[in-house]
Amino acid sequence: MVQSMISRRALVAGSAALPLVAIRTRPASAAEFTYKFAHNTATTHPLNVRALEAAAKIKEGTSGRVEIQVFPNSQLGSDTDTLGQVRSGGVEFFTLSGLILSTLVPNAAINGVGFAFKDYGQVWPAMDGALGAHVRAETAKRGLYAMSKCWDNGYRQITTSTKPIKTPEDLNGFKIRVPPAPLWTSMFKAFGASPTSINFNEVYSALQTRICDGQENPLAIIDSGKLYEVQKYLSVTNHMWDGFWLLANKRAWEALPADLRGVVEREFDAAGLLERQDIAKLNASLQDSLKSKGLQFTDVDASAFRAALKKAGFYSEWREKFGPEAWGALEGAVGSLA
Ligand code: X2X
Repeated sequence: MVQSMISRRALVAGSAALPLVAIRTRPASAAEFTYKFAHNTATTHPLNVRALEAAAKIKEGTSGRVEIQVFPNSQLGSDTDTLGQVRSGGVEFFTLSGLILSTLVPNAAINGVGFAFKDYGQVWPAMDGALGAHVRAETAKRGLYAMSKCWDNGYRQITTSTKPIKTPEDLNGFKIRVPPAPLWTSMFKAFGASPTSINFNEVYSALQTRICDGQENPLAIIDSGKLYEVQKYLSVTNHMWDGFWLLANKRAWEALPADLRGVVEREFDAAGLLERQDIAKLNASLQDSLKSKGLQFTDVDASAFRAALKKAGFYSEWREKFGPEAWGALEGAVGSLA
């Protein structure tokens, strides 16, 4: 009797378990919207730290309805790859340099014009003002939504494994990695260098195996990406300021009810502002820290590098490409570049 009861229970439980397994298609979190956020920086970079904080606040602020999973280190693919995925909807959020975004939205490269921004006092009013508005509007035309606050990547510096770069002439024929974007290639060709386009997720190994003798990036990337392990010299050129647009797949963005969209953009923008402060602090502290990790620093006369670009026709070429609206917005923020 007892035996048959047990077996009947087991039978009932067993048969009930089957359909339960079959209908359990939603993830355990049971958020209404589970979105992926991909980026190329290391886990220790402020972009990743602030993105994770924003994701937690978004979950809280939407009572668990929106869950954002952050994938650092180009885990979901290279930048070029991920740009394709955020367009198709395979990834919902993605931070990308305006210059790489320019492979889809040509004028998004405008912030990368060499030596355009004297300092951050010129960068943020431009990116939060007319220049950024122009880029965001162009981006929207291509089916991507850009959050209103651009995150900081930083002022870029040249590192090498072979020799210190002191003058523009030192770049003659120099094998340098640049990110995959026409403005970068054009700029380093104007310096007389020999640039190769490589996505960031392959930069460490390209330097380690000497496919390239150098690269250029902000201090926070050089540090968090451990590029100091495979580079010996750093030249403080400040040749370009670069930022990350936080892009959303348009369909996924518009699928969020307006109140949730409001929470998401508010938290992302707040996190972006904090990330800007983090980078500013790192710029001050990382010089000593990178020196202690073995990088030898060289200060350069930036005006000589700028003159080399001008002589090569870099500014007139790009003024033409960007057109009067974008170029006018840039010069409105930084003064005449002619
Ligand atoms: O690819 C790079 O060098 C990086 C990390 O700076 C960008 O995202 C453009």
